[in-house]
Amino acid sequence: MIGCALCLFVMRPTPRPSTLEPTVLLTGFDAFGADRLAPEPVNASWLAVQAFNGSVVAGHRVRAEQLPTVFAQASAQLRRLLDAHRPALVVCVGQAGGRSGISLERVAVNRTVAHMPDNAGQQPRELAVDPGGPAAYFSTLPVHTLLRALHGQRLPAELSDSAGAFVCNHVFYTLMQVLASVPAHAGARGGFVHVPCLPSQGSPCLPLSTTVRALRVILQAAIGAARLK
Ligand code: PCA
Repeated sequence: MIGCALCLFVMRPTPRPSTLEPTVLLTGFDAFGADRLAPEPVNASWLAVQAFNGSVVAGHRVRAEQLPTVFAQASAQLRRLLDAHRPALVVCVGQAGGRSGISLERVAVNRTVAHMPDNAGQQPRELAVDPGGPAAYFSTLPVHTLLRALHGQRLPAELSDSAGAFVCNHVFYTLMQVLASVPAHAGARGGFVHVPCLPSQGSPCLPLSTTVRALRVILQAAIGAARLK
């Protein structure tokens, strides 16, 4: 009898953290590449997502977390965050130098070709993110709805079919794989957004306040679309 009770206790899944509102997990990265060597290292994605930490958007509590720009560590940390917070919505955000608008990434590919070392000095080339995984995963964010919402607010945005093959794509692939395959996350939606650099980092760029406004529009439209489903 005692053995059975113990068994039930041990087999119980980790309970969802008890908060009043469902959770949105929003991640950004630390500074990488040349930005890391600047007097004030900066990553636009982290500055933008940080602005939301603890706030409530469309009835959801936002949890903003920083991921390291390191292949293995970033994905491992994302897995831990998903497990700990069981978010209803996950938007991972990264900085894309050379882009002038918000990029709604459509697809994560099972391929890594680092054009520079990550923050741990690793530069994997022609490796799979997961050798046993499918070739690609699509975002489960309603990207067309998000694009319309952004354009409706006159915010510069586009759909993108490449999140690159560096750490952002690696994290995006891991996110979509976990959401697709781990039963605890059934029903959760997620995807990846690239944001431009800040004016202090050079051109092309977008002011921080514009990027923050765009992320708010994305969260509101994604939550709104999920409610309509
Ligand atoms: N951008 C990089 C990694 C971290 C970031 O913010 C990328 O696009 O892969």
